[in-house]
Amino acid sequence: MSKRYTITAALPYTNGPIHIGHLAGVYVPADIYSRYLRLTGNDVAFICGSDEHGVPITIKAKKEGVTPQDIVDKYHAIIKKSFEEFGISFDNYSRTSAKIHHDTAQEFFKTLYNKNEFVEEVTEQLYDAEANQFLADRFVIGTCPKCGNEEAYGDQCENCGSSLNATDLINPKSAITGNVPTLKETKHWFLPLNKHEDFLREWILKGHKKDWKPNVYGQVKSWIDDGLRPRAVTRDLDWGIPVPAEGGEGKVLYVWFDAPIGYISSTKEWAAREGKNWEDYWKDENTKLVHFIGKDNIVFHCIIFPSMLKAEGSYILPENVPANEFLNLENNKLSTSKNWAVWLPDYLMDFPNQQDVLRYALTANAPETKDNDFTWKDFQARNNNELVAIFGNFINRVVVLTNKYYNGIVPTPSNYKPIDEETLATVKAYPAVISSSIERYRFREASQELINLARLGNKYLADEEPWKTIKTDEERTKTVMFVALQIASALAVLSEPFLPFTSHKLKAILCHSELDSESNWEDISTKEILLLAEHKIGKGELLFSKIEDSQIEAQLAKLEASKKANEVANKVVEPQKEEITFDDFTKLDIRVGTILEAEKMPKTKKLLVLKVDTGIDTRTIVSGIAESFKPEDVIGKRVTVLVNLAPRKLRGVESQGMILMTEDEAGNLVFVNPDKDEVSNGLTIS
Ligand code: B3M
Ligand code: ZN
Repeated sequence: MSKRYTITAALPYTNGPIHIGHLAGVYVPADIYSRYLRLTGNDVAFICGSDEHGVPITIKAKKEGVTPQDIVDKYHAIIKKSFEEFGISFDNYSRTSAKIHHDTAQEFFKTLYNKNEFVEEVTEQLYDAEANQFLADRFVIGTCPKCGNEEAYGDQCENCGSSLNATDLINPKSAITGNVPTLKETKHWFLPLNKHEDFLREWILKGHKKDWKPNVYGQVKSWIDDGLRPRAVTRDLDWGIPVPAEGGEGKVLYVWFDAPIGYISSTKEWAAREGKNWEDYWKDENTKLVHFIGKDNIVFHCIIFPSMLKAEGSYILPENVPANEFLNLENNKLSTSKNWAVWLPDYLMDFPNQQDVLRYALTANAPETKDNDFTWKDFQARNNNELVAIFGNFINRVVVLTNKYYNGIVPTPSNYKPIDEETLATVKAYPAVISSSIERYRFREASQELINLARLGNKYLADEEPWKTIKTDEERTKTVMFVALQIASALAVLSEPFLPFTSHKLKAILCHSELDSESNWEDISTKEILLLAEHKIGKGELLFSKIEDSQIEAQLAKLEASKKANEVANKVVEPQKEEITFDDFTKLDIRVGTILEAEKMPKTKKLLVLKVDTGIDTRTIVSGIAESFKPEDVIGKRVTVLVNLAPRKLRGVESQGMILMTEDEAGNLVFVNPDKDEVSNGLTIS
């Protein structure tokens, strides 16, 4: 039965382009879900827009010496364009600087204000006197009181996911000046989450939310069990939506108060344009509201926003919040500031017309139940071994043979064998199989079922060998090709949510639009035949092409370059140690020497046992350099040795001195030695 859905995808912050982590976590699954629901005849509003307020944008603007408006204008344009090119099928992509959003958010605030849903309180907040500014959210960094992460922000710890108040941080520091903040009084409006605790407990924990993903349900449960506290929804900042209340001058709405209301204002914008009633999508109990987000946004979508909607009183609540875990890149956390990412605009440039490859790689390896790793090798393998070798190969064979044998006309079958009937029956079962996975938000599983359908086609052709029977049995060949064409046609329809560009191409090759009635999702199961005999298909066109090693190497080299740039930028020079006297210095006896022998200390990872000619004697020195050097690499090396260090036993071997080492930019150990070979062993360093 057709239903109405409001599907939202987290509004991206407009302080940088979209990267693969955003795509895998939010936009690709939301798009698959929305496309699927449309294909199965539902009424869908797929809503998103740019999140243009919040401290990260102000910080970025300050850094670049431009206004926050410049930043959001720049990135809103980049993000919107790249989503379009990537085929994310939003019904509306708005922005929170739009007038309709400012009005909607202020209206929402006023309603809660008039209903006495806020607590107004003067409290002491962190203040940076030098910057002349209150410090909230990302303007303050300190130690998380829950997990000890030293880089937690004033509103959230990204390590443990806790939502925080700036004053909760231990050892807070201003992100603007680095100063230790002072406390200063200021008035704010708080949403008393504690007041909504019973409702949340009832709705989420006792309601039917057990079918929420375990990661989402678990996080929400632990927050509620910990006890909820009032949360400020206003800030002393100058970038944001002005607070529409007496005493609100110079204050703005907290970004996490206004951003989710962005879903509502974006729906309004769309409805006005399309002649629809936005309230049907937000206030009708029969509408299903689904929020696609990353795991760091769970508290905002499962606790704070629902409390706001409940307090307002006229809105529906989310049916589900299928949050994903994080995607890593080549074994490291994705990071905008470290440029450790694959940026969507770069991908679109480096891999033109290959949107579906990235969509597929991200779906097949989606971080649905745990953090996952994206590697370029896996991306290449998914393309070459699955899309090219299975899906593309099957379609290519069907289309080429149909053109070769029958001039592109679908042949008439006769005398089905059991294998033909079984194969057709299996094809008919696929829509239900894929639907069931999608409806349970298991997009990885769903994408693998799609590939299984192409596998079925390949196996059928390999077993029935029409290229052989064409010489011996024309009627049999026609039947086989007819069955294979039905599989191809099913693939054209069922691939649409996952591989929309491919689906479009394949439908064009099979001339779907010239059929009397174009098949939809359910038709695959219910129609007797998808491509009727005598229907003419078009010429072949490759759906996918092989990705070469050189392309992958180029991407890896890009990442390597970011890594290097970071290492140089982040090299911390240790502060100078306490002063010493000249006498202290002359106590150190440092000599030039040569390593004569070297072997690994048994059963250790780090230690090498060295025999060193110090010019005074040949002695044993145990050195912790085995992770950087093999024994054979260090024999003959010139070194400097602290020879009068008190001997020490390491694993039973007495070490009689210390080899001086330093590090290069990449953190590799390097010997400190004279820059001339002619310096003899035993000479002192002074
Ligand atoms: N902009 C946070 C984020 O990108 C935020 C989402 C808002 S959804 C209402 O992680
Ligand atoms: Zn923490």
